Amino acid sequence: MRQKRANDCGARSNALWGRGSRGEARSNALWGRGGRRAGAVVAMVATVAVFAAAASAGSGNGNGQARGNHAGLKAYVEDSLLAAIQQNPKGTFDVILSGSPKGRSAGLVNSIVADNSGAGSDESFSKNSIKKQFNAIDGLQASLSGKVILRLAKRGVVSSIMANETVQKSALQLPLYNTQLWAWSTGAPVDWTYGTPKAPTIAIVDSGIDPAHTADFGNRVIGQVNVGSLTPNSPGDGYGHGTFVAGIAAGAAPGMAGAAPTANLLSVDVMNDNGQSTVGDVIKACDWILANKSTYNIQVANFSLHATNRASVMFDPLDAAVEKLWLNGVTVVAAAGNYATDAVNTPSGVPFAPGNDPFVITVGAADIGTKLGLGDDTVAPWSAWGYTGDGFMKPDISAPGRYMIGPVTQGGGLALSRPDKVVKPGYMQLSGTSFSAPIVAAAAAMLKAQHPQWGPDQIKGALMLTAGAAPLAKPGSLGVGEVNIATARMLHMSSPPNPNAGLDHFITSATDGTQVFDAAAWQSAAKANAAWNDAAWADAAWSDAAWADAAWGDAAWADAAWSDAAWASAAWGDAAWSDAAWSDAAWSDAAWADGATSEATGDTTDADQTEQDSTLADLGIVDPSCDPTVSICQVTNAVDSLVP
Ligand SMILES: [Ca+2]
Ligand SMILES: [Ca+2]
Repeated sequence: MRQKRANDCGARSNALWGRGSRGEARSNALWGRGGRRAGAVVAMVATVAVFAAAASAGSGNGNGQARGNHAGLKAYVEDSLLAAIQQNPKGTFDVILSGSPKGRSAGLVNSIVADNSGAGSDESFSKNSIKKQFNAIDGLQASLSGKVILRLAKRGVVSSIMANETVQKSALQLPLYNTQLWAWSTGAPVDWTYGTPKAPTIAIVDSGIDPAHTADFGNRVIGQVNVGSLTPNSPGDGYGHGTFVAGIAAGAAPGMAGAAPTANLLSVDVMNDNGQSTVGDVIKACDWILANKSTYNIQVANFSLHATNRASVMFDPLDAAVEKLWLNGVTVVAAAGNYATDAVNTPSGVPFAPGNDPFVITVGAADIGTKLGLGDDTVAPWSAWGYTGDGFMKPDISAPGRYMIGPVTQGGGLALSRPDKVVKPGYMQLSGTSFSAPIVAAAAAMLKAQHPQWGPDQIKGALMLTAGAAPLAKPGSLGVGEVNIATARMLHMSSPPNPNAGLDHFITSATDGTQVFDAAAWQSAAKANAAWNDAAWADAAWSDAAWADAAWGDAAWADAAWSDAAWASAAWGDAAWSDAAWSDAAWSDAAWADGATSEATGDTTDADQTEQDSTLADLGIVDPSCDPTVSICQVTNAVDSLVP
């Protein structure tokens, strides 16, 4: 069965053969599934080409290093393309050439032209052969002879050469689907095939999860615990917020697929039926997760909530609690908060726990506009961003968070308070960083499924490395950029760079032997040396990041943050952290009950059929059985399978 599937997927590369009558016949023979797929072929377009190049590079990600997947070639050349060229070297092939992940298309053209090793021969590259230059990637589409392609591959002036195949026209029916643009914008469809790996458990620290939503969660809610101290707190989810968060992370209802629909969920209820909680309750939730993570395989914890008192990481008990989870292997994802008033232009700062904690993954909300792609994206106007009280830049990353539709408790507090947002019984349209965070939590869970050896630092690094920058957004407002689940899952790297490397010097052992962050030692070092964190961004792998131009490392530790002035502020005096600041009453109605509740009227945007088809093609999803990010769907055998 494995072999059959691999061959089915391998058949996608046969688009090449569609150009000649001989190839046509062969192609049809290989499809093997009858009319549905006859002639239906998929573009191995830019994104896939880049990932494939990275995959072949293994640990060698530096520019100019050999990435060839065949002896004698320095570029990655798709197996089926190579086979076709070998059979017909003088034939013309429509291909996509990719250069450096951080380069520009113009630079690639210059490099190719500058390398005139084929000048005067039939291996010579002509600028006239260029059909398109891309902006989003360092790449171009060209019509080249097989000989020219081989020379380019041998010279190594390009990193990959892929066939530009026809985009699949017929709609591919995945077992799970969701037409909302957010899902397509984040690459979530890679998680909707039968081949999707089983994700570990995500703890949802929230208002509960409504067990009546069996279509969404099946039997994947493997536990519900109530650690909330405020009443009334109904069993399940008397409010609805946690159900929505869980649905975005891992829903699987028809037409309402979440980002990781194979994940198990564990509800840790801290919020009462009015959406209120206390700091103590949330810390208790951390305790519970720490004690039970092995029993339930909890690898990720989502906190779509925040405290309402400004906090320094040096004194904040909730920060200490989430750090404890992080340092014990649980990837913590926190919503940035919705309290910005003009986020498009002005940072709000991110002063509240747990989103102000430097270790955790803090998630902002992107407004993804109306089109697929990041070109019309910006930050949601209420999405918090900027420095924490301790000078850390937050959020780390963003995800869509506006006008999303998901499951809530029918008749729960949320539905009753905003009946105008109910789109059908049990489902609402809501906005907030609360709903961006679970997309990232889902991405983290899927990465953990694929890379069990990765810890939270590596998962955070992989998500940040592969995030896409939105050109219209102010640098930093979306963190390094928007999460992309597919890109992250196609990152073939044994150990992603660690964005928390600078903090690791200050991890020490507690009296019970567990690891803790010595925030006082960190503060002392940070005040003494503004460059203390250079190590975190020194990894060469960051230079390949899509957002590297934004110089996140610099922004995150801008001099201003470390100026004496930042530390002289009375706000950070010890007095500010008196017991009074921890009054439970101050914690109420978590993340969603602020800016996003007064959200401007707006409609959920769907990805249209063309956008869906092109995304599936870009992602290499050609079969409901095949997840292109795992080995079962990779073309390992295409050359052999093409030989008559
Ligand atoms: Ca509850
Ligand atoms: Ca967009």
